[in-house]
Amino acid sequence: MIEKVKILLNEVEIFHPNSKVEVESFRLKYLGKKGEMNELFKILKDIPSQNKKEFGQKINLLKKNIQLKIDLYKDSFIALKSAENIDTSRPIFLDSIGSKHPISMIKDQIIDIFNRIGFTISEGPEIEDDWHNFSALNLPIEHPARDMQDTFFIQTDPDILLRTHTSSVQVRHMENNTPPIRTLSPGRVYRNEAISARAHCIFHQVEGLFIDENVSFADLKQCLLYFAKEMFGEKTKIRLRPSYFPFTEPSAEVDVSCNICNSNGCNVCKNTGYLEILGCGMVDPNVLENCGINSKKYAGYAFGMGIERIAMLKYGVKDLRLFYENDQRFLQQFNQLS
Ligand code: 2U9
Repeated sequence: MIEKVKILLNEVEIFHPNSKVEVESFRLKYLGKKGEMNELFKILKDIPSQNKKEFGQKINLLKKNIQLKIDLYKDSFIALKSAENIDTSRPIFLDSIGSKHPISMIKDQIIDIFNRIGFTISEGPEIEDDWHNFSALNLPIEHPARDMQDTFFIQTDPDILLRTHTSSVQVRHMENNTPPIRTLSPGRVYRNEAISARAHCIFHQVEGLFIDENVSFADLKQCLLYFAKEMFGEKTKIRLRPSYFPFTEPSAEVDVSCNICNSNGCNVCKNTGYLEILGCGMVDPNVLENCGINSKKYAGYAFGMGIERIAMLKYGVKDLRLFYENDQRFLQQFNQLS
């Protein structure tokens, strides 16, 4: 009998399966109900007592080796089985996992800067109605911005359109909230413009709105100076030029000092020493009233900027269209930045 166990030990040792099925037949052959081990344990009962110990040790060793073989191979075939389901057409290099688009990077930076002084995000629909995009914002019916030339209308309904600015989100926010309001609206906007290096029919904006008692133009200036320094560097100066927007009065356009030439004049700032970055103003009392806010009690400031414009200035991009082409050679240059 000892000889038989030795043969089985040798059989187990040289067993090298090629599949999960072979492992399973091996298991059944040795450990199954009618398998070799059960037969040996039956025989053990009838072995004379002087040989029992040696025989018992041998069959225990055999059982241990069988179990080790099974444990060794059962997992390797599970791995192989799942390998059969792997898509071998997938690229093998894991370093091309993509990265943030430069427009998203700038948007996130702007949000972060304003978050730090208490602005929270509000979002709204890209398909808007006339009230939220135009009428509530004091845009008179004859205003050129309402023109078919500038606005994408949905089918032939003059009431439904693609928003031309994210101010519409802030109108909705004012309708649904009471002051104090401190909100920032980033998002995609649409204008019916010919595509060029400086203009696109789709672009991105961030608009800010602050409404409370006793808000003044000085608060607006200080807020924008803080933003300019955070975005373009501590030495940055701002300059406000009077302007006109239907929704703000007074209104201004804001320039930052050109940090390429230290305001000495270069071709980027067209020798002016300054670069235009945004528009702003005190919210027109008509707009406050249109949105259910008492303009005798509350005042507010608002500002708006194009994200593409900020990204072009910050990264020295000369052609706006590069942001939409998804050319890897262009996008990869932003991987190291954040
Ligand atoms: C409400 C009231 C007023 C937002 C403002 C501007 C000035 C502005 C432009 C910058 C470049 C748009 O992307 S751009 O073409 N924006 O100049 N935006 S004040 O004023 C508001 C917003 C919401 C309720």
